[in-house]
Amino acid sequence: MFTNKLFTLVLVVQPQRVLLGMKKRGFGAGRWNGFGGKVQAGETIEQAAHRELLEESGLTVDNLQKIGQITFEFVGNSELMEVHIFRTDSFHGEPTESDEMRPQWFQLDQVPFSHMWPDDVYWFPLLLQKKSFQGYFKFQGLDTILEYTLRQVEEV
Ligand code: 8OG
Repeated sequence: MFTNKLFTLVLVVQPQRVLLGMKKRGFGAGRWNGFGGKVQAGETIEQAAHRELLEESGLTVDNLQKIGQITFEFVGNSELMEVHIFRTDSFHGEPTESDEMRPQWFQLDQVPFSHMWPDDVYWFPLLLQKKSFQGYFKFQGLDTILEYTLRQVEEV
C-alpha cells in the first residue's frame, strides 16, 4: 500500500526572471529548484510553503498562488511524495543564501533544465503561463522518468 507525504514548492516568478536555488545538501542536492520542503505536523500546506520559502531564501511574500500539484513515485518506495506547488510574483527581502540553498535569478529563456529535476521541463511552461496543473511522475532512481501524466486543470 502507498502512503502520501506532503511537500511544498514555491517559485518566485517576475516578468523576465525566475528565482531558483541550488540545493546544497540532502534530497535533490546539485539541482536548481524552487524553495520548499516537508509539511510539518500542525501547520497547513500554505503555512509550510511560507516557512520553507523564508528559511531557504530569506524572502517573505504576501500571497502565494496555488498553481500545481504533482505526486511522485520512486520505484521501490511505498511513500509517495505529494508536492504542492505555488507561485508568487512579488516578495519582500533580499534573496539570501542558506545552509540548504544558494539563490540565483535566471532569465525565463535560460532556465537551467539540464541541472533540474527531469520532470520540471514538462510543467514549468504551465507554471510560467499561470496555468494550473496536476501531474504524476514515476521515477526509477533520481534521473529516469518511467511514466507520467500531466494535465491542465481549472483549479488545483
Ligand atoms: O525537505 P526536502 O528539501 O527534502 O523537500 C524536497 C523538495 O523538493 C520539496 O520542495 C519538493 C521538491 N521536489 C521533489 N521532487 C521534485 C521534482 O521532481 N521537481 C521539483 N522541481 N521539485 C521537486 O521532491
